[in-house]
Amino acid sequence: MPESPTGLSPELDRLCIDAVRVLSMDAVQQAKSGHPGTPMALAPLGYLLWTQHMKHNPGNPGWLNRDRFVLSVGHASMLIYSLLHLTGYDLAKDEIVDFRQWGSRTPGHPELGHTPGVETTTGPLGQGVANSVGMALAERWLAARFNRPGHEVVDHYTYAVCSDGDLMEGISHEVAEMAGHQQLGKLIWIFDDNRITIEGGTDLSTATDQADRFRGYQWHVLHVGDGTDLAALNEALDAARAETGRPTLIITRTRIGEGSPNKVDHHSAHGAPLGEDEVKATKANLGYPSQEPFFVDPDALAEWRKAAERGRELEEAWDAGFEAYRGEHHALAEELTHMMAGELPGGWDEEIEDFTNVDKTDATRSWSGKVLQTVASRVPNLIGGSADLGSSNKTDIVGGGDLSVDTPDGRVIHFGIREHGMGGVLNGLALHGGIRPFGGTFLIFSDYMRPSIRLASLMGLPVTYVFTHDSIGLGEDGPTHQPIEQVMSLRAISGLMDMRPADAAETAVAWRLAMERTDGPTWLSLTRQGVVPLDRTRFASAEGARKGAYVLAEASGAAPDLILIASGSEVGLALEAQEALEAEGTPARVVSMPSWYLFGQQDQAYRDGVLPPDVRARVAVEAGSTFGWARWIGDAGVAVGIDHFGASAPAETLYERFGVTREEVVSAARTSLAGMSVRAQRA
Ligand SMILES: Cc1ncc(C[n+]2csc(CCOP(=O)(O)OP(=O)(O)O)c2C)c(N)n1
Ligand SMILES: [Mg+2]
Repeated sequence: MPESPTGLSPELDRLCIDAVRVLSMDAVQQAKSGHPGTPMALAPLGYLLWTQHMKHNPGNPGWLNRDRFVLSVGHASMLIYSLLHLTGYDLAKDEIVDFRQWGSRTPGHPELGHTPGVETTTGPLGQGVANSVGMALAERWLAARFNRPGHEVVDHYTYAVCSDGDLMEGISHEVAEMAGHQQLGKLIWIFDDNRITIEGGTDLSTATDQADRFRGYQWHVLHVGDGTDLAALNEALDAARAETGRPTLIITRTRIGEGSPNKVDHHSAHGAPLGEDEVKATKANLGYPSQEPFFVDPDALAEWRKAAERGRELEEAWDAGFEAYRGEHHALAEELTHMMAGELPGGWDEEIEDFTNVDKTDATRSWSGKVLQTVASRVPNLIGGSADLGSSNKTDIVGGGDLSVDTPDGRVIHFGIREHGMGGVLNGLALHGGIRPFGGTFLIFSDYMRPSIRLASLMGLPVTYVFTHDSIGLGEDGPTHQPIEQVMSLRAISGLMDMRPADAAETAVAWRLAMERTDGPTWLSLTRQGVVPLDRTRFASAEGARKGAYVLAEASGAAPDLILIASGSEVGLALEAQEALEAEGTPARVVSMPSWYLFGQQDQAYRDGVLPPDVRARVAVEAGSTFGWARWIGDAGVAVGIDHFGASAPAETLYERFGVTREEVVSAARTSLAGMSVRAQRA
């Protein structure tokens, strides 16, 4: 019998592996909810990978040069919780017992920030594998920028474990294609080929040969015929790491619910407790030494915990190397440290123009492109691109070079026509650390990447989205390309900062705010059409945008009867309407509201200052869905917007035909004022 790759006896290996199975099925049983079958099947892989192959330090989950591990198959969360606990991360047995309970560190699906050692939030299938591509890209970019001969300070692998569902989701196609094209040789996906999904066998819904598929993407594909065969798994992991020119897919054939006499290979093992009797029968079937819930054999635990010792040594060796690097390349070492800490370089914003004196009518996307160049010149780790719309989105960093196989330190990422993949990869770049990522597309296609935007918000990642062509103002491309509900629906995502700047000056502030943000994503809503610069000698400073909304133009006598609230390209319209209203004797205030998110964060006093509660006659104007404006205009307000699809015609015609005009705003103002006087008479 050949020796086990762990060097341990088959009995001890068995006890170690079964510890994962037992913790997983017991935790799910205790919680009366969860997914036992897949952790049970992947226990041998997890054991081998986390104790023998992966470079990680349970004592310091934040070690810069650790291998990244992504459990894309997030429902198998008990796999990662077992591995974290057993290898000695700060995750006590009690947390396993408290699986899925309020306040525990073991939520139903892995969540970034809740559990030490969890690298990303997973659960929506396909997102994790997308993150892993971003992480591998970040590793390669940082390695290219910082490594020097004899100093491989950034040098790690990225592993992702994925399931049938991950590979069925369209996003997996987008990112696997990107990874193949980018030749990400240090990316390794392990596909849990159990041929089971929730409804039954995969033959219900797929006939794809995944090996052929991934070979088509130019991946290196390996097979492990039996996912419990440690020697075969070991060989595959070695071969995967040895291949540095292509990403590797290891297809490992497993049996869901492995060890369970009655549920193995059955979809019932996927998402429900095995049941008390079956748990007992499984422990008996495994020959496990105890029926006691959550029992881990002390000898097995001791073996697992050697991972902590090994990890400490690995990091210490790296630390020594990094000190030598610091000695020889002080500035680089400092820069890498700052970048990994998410800090911006000193003076990063010194050259950003405030654009207060511009007199040119131009699109906010163009102003955004200009600010981007200035920021990029001072922030070397600002990297990103577009889903094939770079010239429209103005997202190309001039002189930044393409991020490609031949120029891995390039700064312009050609994401291809893969919005969803882009969203997931941006998250991965941010999760890895060291990179300030941004990505662009037309606002309408933000819908294609919404699940990843939502996760960026949930995880609090500082990603910037550059969404241009943000209304019917894009004109002739017609209703398929004209966003209507997108602005409001993005505002509905918790923690996502919206920025719909009105002119050049607000665009500069918007970019500053996006860059300054460290705890969540920002999207910029930018026009295709020109907007007239607001005369900042007459109107308030664009610095007001920092508070989300501000009084741009005060009513005569500083005593408004009415407030006009607008964002982006419609602020100009509000100013025109104000003039007309003032001319007929109605004192009207104009509030520019580029960010609902930021305005919502201000204290009541500030908000009341901008929108005095006693001024209830209000009009909102925005070229999009009116849904939601009631929040700021109240029940006496009137919203001017568009609650139907757009049409193909020049922009001016569309504004005219759809009634987003000065006349409509004035008429809405009269309606709101009339409603107020009716109320006053009744009172
Ligand atoms: C985007 C998305 N759609 C649906 C689900 C619900 N869901 C969870 S697991 C799963 C499929 C399970 O099959 P597989 O991915 O092969 O995992 P296994 O049961 O083999 O572990 C589904 C549909 C999800 N988590 N994410
Ligand atoms: Mg499956």
